[in-house]
Amino acid sequence: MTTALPVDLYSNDQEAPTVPTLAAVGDAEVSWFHEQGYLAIRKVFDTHVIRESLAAVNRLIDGENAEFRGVSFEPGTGPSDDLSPAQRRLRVRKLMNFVDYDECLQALSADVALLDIISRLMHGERPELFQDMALLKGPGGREKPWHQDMAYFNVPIDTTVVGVWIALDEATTANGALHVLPRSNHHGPREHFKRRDWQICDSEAPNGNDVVVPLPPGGALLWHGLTHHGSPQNDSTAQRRALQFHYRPDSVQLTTTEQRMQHYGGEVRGAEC
Ligand SMILES: O=C(O)CCC(=O)C(=O)O
Repeated sequence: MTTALPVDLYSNDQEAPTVPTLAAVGDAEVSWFHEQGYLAIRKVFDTHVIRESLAAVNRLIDGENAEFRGVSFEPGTGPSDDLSPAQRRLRVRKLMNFVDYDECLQALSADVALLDIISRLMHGERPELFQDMALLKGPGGREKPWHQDMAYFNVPIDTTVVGVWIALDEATTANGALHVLPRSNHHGPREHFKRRDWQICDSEAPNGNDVVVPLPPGGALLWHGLTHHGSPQNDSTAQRRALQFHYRPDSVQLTTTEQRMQHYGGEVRGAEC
């Protein structure tokens, strides 16, 4: 599973400042989000909610709901019949579109206090959940290269899309916590290329100007859809599991993939990487 990178793209271990709780998010923190492109909160959900969420993720992985088909594995490590359930869980990379299959995870995505903060980040607009994922990195789990989430979504480029990443395990520098490039939400759309993933060219990586966002279980990172972010390979023996929800203002008029590619499609724009 280990992939050697040409250079260390996540070398900076300077930690992002955090806010203690959702209740501590006031106007200054909303302004911080818009200036810096992210907001890290140490406690959003209680331990028992996180424990229930992990159990729900495991039930979905174990196939307890036969209708749920959203499990994908680390590339090159598909499931095999001789794996125990615990070994199989360690190979899962992603769950997608699960909120309609589990009440506990659905409730998390619709948490009133969280939605209230997101609405404030969206200048009072009503947030609409439009993507839900669980992102699981077992030991050796691969990197997610630097990217902007807006490069994946068909919305106008001035839309305030908010990503919410909720730690289910402690996220550390060693096990693949997220890195963000502060203020990169002001850089506009960057060309993305199909390399190790749909990503910003490695030559544009932050070069030590990024910050890492370690979080305890139940902590969350919120970021703007234009903020550059990525996560290194999990070089530890611990799992790093997280939920990720994306919200857009419910008033938004969707665009097309062709329109999105005019901004983000490196190959479409004839750019080099
Ligand atoms: O969970 C991770 O490591 C990265 C997730 C991410 O940035 C994404 O899916 O957009």
